[in-house]
Order: sequence, then structure tokens, then C-alpha cells
Amino acid sequence: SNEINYTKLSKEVSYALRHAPWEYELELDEQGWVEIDQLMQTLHQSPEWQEVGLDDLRKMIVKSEKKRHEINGNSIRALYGHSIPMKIVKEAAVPPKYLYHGTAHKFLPKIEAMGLSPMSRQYVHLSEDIETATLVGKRKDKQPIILVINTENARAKGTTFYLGNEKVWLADSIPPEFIEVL
Ligand code: HQG
Repeated sequence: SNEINYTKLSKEVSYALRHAPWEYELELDEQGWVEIDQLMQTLHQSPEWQEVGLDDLRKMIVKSEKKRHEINGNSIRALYGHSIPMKIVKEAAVPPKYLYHGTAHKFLPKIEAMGLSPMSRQYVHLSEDIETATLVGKRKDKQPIILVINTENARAKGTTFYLGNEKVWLADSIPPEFIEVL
């Protein structure tokens, strides 16, 4: 299975696990897990993915520059990014004192007025470091702005943070008082 395009496979798996599990006859549990066998069955229906095996899913995860998916036993899940109606339950945790969010200049007035909201996803996505936030922001703006979130103050006023992966943190929303432009 050397000809497998792991980037393309990862995009399809992300689409299935984050956005459209019903198109793949998948049902996510409350933490977003699905049976690998079920995912595999649907993938195998597409000519492109007929050769995909468990080792390829593992390889897809290892080869990726971001840790988007996780395998545990017979199950696989997306670690963040979901947009499905059923809100995935994430594990609350204490983040570093500052987290970062890279975004487009044009969003700044709204964000300064209303804070960060999840928009089309279930959670606001925050980065552990400025470098990661810059890459996230570059998807929206050639010269993104970097917002700094004071998580200590936000937590003290009731904002909960959740684990995404080692670089991505999640929150339900971030009020403007805890956001500063870097
Ligand atoms: C903005 C990728 C107006 C927000 C990335 C962002 C990430 C507001 C956009 C992950 C707003 C939503 C998620 C408000 C927030 N008014 N705009 N009140 N609040 N926004 O793509 O964080 O490669 O849904 O600043 O690396 O950019 O897919 O979120 O620009 O980790 O694995 O609304 O997706 O990961 O955009 O990216 P997105 P995001 P993957």
C-alpha cells in the first residue's frame, strides 16, 4: 500500500469524523470515537481506499504534521475540529497561563467586541505557542494577527479549557476581556 496518499486519506477521515459521520454510516460516541472496522468498511467502498488497512491509518497519523486523530484499541477519533450537531465531550484541563489564536485582521473588530466564538465548529481552537497560532492564522490571512488569551484570568471568571492535542486547546468561548492583540 505504498501508493496511498496519506494527506488525502487524512482529509477524508477528518471530514468523516469531524463533519459528516452519517455520510459514512458512522455513529460517534460522546467523546467522538467510532469503530475502526465501521470506518474501514465505508472507506473500502471507494475505489481509492480499497487497499487501506489499519497500518495505513496508523501511518496516516504518524506522518501528519499535526496530530489530528487518535487510535485507541478498536476505535479512532478526531481530536478537535468537530462541527456535527452533537457536541463532543472533551476533557477539561489546566492550560499554560497564555494561549494564542491566529486569525485574520478583518475579524478583529468583531472579536474585540464579542470575544472568540466557535463559529462553525463546536469549540474555539487555541494554540500553545505563537508559531502554531501563526500557521493557523495564515489559513485566513497572509499576515495574520495573533491574539493572546490570559487563561488564568479567564479560568478565574469561569471559562473552562479542554484538551485537544499537545498544541491545540479548546474552549466554549473566550470573552473579550481576556483577549489582547500580541
Ligand atoms: C474567527 C485547523 C468573527 C476565528 C487549525 C477563526 C485549527 C470570529 C474563524 C483548527 C469570531 C473560525 C481551527 C467572532 C472567532 N467574530 N470571527 N466573534 N470568533 N472568529 O477554521 O481556529 O488543519 O473554524 O478567529 O489549525 O481558524 O483542520 O477555526 O478565524 O487547529 O487540523 O472565526 O482547524 O486544524 O475558523 O481553526 P475555523 P480556527 P486542521
